[in-house]
Amino acid sequence: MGTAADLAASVRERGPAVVLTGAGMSTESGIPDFRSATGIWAEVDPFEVASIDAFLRDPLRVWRWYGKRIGGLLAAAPNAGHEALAALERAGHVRAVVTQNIDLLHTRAGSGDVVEVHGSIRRFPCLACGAEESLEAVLAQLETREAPLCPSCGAILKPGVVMFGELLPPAAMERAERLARETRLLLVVGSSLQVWPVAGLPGETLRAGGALAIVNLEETPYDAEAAVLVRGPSGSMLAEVVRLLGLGSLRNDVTASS
Ligand code: BV8
Ligand code: ZN
Repeated sequence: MGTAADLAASVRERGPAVVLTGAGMSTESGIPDFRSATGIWAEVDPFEVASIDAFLRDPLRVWRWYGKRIGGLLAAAPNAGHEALAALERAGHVRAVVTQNIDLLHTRAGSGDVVEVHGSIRRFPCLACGAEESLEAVLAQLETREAPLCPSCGAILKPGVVMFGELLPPAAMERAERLARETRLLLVVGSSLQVWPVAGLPGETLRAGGALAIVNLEETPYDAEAAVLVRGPSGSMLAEVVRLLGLGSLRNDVTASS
């Protein structure tokens, strides 16, 4: 089993890395993941609350779940893992973060190049007329109603996240595929790699001759093909990589001299 030192060595030799993150990146911020034993799907059927069919069939049921989910995501703060990826990007060791997460925590931690392949809670489209509402406007509506309505046509708005059975945003997915094919190192952090088509990205890297590094608490279908496999928590593992690459001290020097 690999260590943070092995990760730091692979970033140093093969970087800048492209990072692919999943819900396991945010559990240390208090947001449950999906497929761990304690994950969200142990409580609720994803196809009841997170599929496009469910939304078209019973939007209020979906919103009863999403209204709570959005509140939880906004109450969370970036953890050491998010901060570490932002520091690695600033130092040129990370080219971009492709994330399946909709919680905005990479952006809030300071990562500049974040590709949100499953959308986010930033915007809320109207499927009836194509209008879009902001998170702030939707939160204001949720104070007094179960589901936000489109200001133009009155239809119930959809959360701006990719639901099961929905196509991923084409531009985001095309960029993610290009990054996966071009990088010499794809670092996967906190994902079970079971949701397609994102789960196909590590295969793109390997087929193009790149290497795979994985930091995950449980096994994934790509473990056997990973050059570095770390079975540990993302927050402390990534913070240790920052320290081993001498960036932690760099940050201190900066504050000391400024
Ligand atoms: C689509 C809800 C085209 C929003 C989600 C083949 C090709 C194309 C499609 C499919 C296909 N096969 C099947 C499909 C359908 C489906 C799919 O993949 N189903 C799976 C379950 C088999 N895919 C789709 O429907 C996609 N759409 O392909 O459209 C199409 C169109 C019409 C008809 C057909 C096809 C849409 C997929 C996106 C669904 N949206 N999100 C929301 O988040 O609220 S699902 C959900 O899964 C999230 O988006 C999440 O990001 C994503 C992936 O999960 P992970 O992030 O990996 O999280 P998970 O809990 O699974 O794993 C976390 C891991 O972290 C665990 O292993 C845990 O041990 C570890 N961990 C936890 N804590 C830590 C940690 N590790 C380290 N440190 C820690 N601290
Ligand atoms: Zn509308």
